[in-house]
Amino acid sequence: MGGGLYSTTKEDFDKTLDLTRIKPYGDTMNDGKVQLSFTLPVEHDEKAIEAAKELAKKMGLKDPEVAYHTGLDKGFTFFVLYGQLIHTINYTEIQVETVEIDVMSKEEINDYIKEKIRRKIVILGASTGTDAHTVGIDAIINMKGFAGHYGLEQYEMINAYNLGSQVSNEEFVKKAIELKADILLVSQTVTQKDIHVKNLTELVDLLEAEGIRDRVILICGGARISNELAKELGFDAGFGPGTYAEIVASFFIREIVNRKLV
Ligand code: B12
Repeated sequence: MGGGLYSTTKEDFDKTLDLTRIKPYGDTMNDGKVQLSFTLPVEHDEKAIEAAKELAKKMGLKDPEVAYHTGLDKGFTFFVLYGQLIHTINYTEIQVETVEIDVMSKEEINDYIKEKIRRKIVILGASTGTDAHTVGIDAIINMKGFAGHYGLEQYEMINAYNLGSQVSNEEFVKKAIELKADILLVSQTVTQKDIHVKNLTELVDLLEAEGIRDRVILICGGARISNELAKELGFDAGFGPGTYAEIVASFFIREIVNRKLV
C-alpha cells in the first residue's frame, strides 16, 4: 500500500542533530517550529491579521499562521502565531557565566559555619524598590522554604531577616548597618523598562557611599536575573529560577571565608 499520503515512516524524517546549526524542534528535528504571541496597537480586523503575519515573516518565520487573534481593547489586538524559524545558531560557541557551586546540604552548611566562621551569620533580604513580588525572596528565606527545600530561617547557624517587599534601598542599607549583616539578598522580579537595573545599581552606589560594600556579600535574584548581569551591576552573584536556600547558602558561606570576612 506504500506511497500514499499517509505512508511516511519515521525514517523519512530528518534526524540530524548538528549542534553548530540548531533551530527549534516541534515534531521532528530541524523543523524550526515555534509559537509566539504579541499584541499590535491596531484595531482587530483582517488588516491586523495580515500585519501580524508580515511581522512574523520579518522575524524569520516561514509560512506563519495566525492560530488565535482577539481584540484586547479599542485599538489593540492580541495574536498567537505558529511558523518555522529559518535561522540557526551555533550552540557549540555559546558561553554562559553561571555560578559554579558544589551544593551542600543544610546540615553541611551549618557544620561549615560552625567550623570555619565560628559564629552565626546574619542575612538580610528584601524585594526592593517598588517591587511587590515576595514569593521569590520568601522561597529563599522563609522557614517553610520552597518545593521541599527549607528556607534560611531554618538554619541553626543563620540569623535571617526578611524585610518583605517594596523596601527602599535607603531603608535596606540602614537595616544592614544596624544588624551588621554579612549577607544581603535582594530580589527583583519586575524588569519592565529595566527598573531592576536602576534599582540594583542604586543599591550598590548607596553601599559604596556608606563604605560597607566590601564588608558584605551582595547577592540578587529573580526570574530574569543572571549571574552575568548581577556581576555587571556590581553584585557578587546573581541567581535565577530554580534556586533554593542551600544553593545560595553554599555560595555565600564559602565567599565569606574566601574573602576573609569572618
Ligand atoms: C504572583 C505575581 C504577582 C503578585 C505578587 C504577590 C506577591 N506577594 O508576591 C501581584 C499580583 C502583586 C503582582 C503584581 C504585579 N506583577 Co506580577 N506576577 C506574579 C507571577 C504570577 C508569579 C511570580 C512568582 O511568585 N513566582 C514564583 C517565585 C518562586 O519565582 P521567582 O520569583 O522567580 O523566584 C525564584 C528565583 O527567581 C529565585 N529568586 C528570586 N528572588 C531571589 C532573590 C535572591 C537573593 C536569590 C538568591 C534568588 C531569588 O529563587 C526563587 C525560588 O527558586 C508572575 C508570572 C509568573 N508566572 O512568573 C507575574 C509577573 C512577575 N508579574 C509581572 C507584572 C508586570 C506585574 C505588575 C507590574 C502588573 C501590573 N501591571 O500591575 C505588578 C507589579 C507590582 C509591583 N509593584 O511590583 C510580570 C513581570 C514582567 C517583567 N519581567 O517585568 C510577570 C512575569 C507576569 C507577566 N508575564 O507579565 N504579580
